[in-house]
Amino acid sequence: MTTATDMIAPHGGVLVDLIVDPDRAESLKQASRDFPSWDLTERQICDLELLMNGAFSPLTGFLRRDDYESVCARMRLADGTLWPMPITLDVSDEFAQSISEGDQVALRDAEGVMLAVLTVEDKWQPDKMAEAQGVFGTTNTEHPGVDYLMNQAGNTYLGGRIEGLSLPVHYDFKGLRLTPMETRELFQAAGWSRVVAFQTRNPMHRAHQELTLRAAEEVAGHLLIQPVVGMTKPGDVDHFTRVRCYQALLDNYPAGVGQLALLNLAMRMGGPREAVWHAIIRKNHGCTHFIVGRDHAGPGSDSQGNPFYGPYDAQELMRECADDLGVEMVPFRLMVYVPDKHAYMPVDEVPEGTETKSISGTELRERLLNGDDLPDWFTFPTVASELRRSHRPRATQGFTVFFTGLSGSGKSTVANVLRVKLLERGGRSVTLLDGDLVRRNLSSELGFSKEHRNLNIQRIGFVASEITKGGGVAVCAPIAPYDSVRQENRRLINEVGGYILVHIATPLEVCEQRDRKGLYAKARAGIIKEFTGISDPYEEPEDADLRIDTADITPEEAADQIMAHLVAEGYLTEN
Ligand code: PPS
Repeated sequence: MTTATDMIAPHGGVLVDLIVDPDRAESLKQASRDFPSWDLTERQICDLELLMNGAFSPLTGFLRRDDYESVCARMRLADGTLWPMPITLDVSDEFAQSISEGDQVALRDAEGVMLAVLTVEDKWQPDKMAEAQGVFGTTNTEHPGVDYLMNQAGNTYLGGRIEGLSLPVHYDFKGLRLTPMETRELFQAAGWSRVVAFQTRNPMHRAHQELTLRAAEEVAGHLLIQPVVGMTKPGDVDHFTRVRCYQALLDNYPAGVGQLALLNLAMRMGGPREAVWHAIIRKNHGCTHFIVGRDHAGPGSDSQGNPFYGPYDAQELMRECADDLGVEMVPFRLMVYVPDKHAYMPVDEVPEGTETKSISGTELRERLLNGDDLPDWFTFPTVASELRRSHRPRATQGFTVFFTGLSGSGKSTVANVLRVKLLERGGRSVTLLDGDLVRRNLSSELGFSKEHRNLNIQRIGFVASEITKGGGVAVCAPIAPYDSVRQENRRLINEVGGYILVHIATPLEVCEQRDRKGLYAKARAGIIKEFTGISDPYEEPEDADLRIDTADITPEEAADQIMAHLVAEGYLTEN
């Protein structure tokens, strides 16, 4: 049904339910044989789920053009209803060409299951710069929301109503994935008339517990702790770990004060506008109040160190929207620990000159990497131990040593010595992905064009990241002449462990003089085409962690330099 159903619930107003009745579902399934299919992206699946279950009420589908333009420009739907975030279905140009207004499109998940049918009412090419500026206040692609918009989202948007067949199935933490209908029912059954919601994408510690308890006390109500488990900021702690942390933390709350529920939201890190969006979503879940702290849903700073949003911009916008929101803000300042009082306090309530303590996200990550203590004043021991379970200290983490350099520079020889030295120490499996070896086994069909070389390096990066994730060591030794794909690998592998780029910077003349395989002679004679350094480019890395010229040192000396670096960085312990 695409009509709005007015729930009998204490709060939240009209709740949209886009799941159709079984008869309509059956007839759509039959008809869908003739529908074009769109395979939803990860973000679109999150959006569709929250559209279908009413978390995005009053929306009844992906925005049409008039609503989209109005939302971007003035934070309202075309009819004037407050709505801060464009919920759009972006598609590729190729797919868009096959679609006309009035068509029905089967929206499918990664396994091909049809989750919903979209009736296309509008198709247009958005002005992405205007969208970025209007929604995020910047067109800088260092902002993750802008980066997604500019570099990942398709160039055509389809708008129209949704008929839902089934919500995406989740196999993890099933009992905690409550729809807006379910939270409303839960509040009603428990007799909770005032509920304050807390949004987070990070693990929660004592400061958060204090903040949420204060908020519940302030509103004389109960708590809905509703972390986001859809898409958050790249690099965040994975949601499996976080949910185990939340569960551990909840054991330390007074009984009956609150409820944990997970929200499959795809965040945009849109700061102030995102705060308003979060508040509306919580209203739809039946909450009466919403906590907005410091830098709510902020993406941090750009590369020049300038924050994208001011620390309390979100609170300001929430105040401006107060009349339209239907949910009340509970604003909070930063909570800090006051050792003298053995308690947490909002920073603006701490008397001047009093000693305070806090641990930043960066410091927490460092402590986890180094295996350092997480003090009791900062977090509960059960939460700390959950974090430790999934954050191995560097000394036991997997890592990749990625060599790059010209043919004949000594990559393979040094990589082999390094492999043996690592095995001599023991403790981790070591896999050598040498250039020739990979070309024989993984990339035998590839040649040496830029496209093929990059594909080869991507494959090596993928295998290395899997090895690294499993706690092993991958030693890779291809030429890898192009910078962008090397950087891609760094990003991929850094998410799961260590990445060390070693530039074997032996000069071309030396490599050519060595010419162990006789390839340089052939390249000079034009018998081998596209030969790196002779008739093909080599982009010197500017981000190498180590630069080693093997012209005047032995392979063992080169490997020892790398071993010393691994010790200095904490991947290996000193002997
Ligand atoms: S790349 O660019 O990273 O995909 O190259 P890689 O997989 O490391 O393969 C390089 C090895 O292939 C041999 N070979 C060539 N190298 C460079 N350019 C051309 N045109 C070429 N044709 C064959 C060469 O033996 C390389 O091995 P190394 O160990 O680097 O000498």
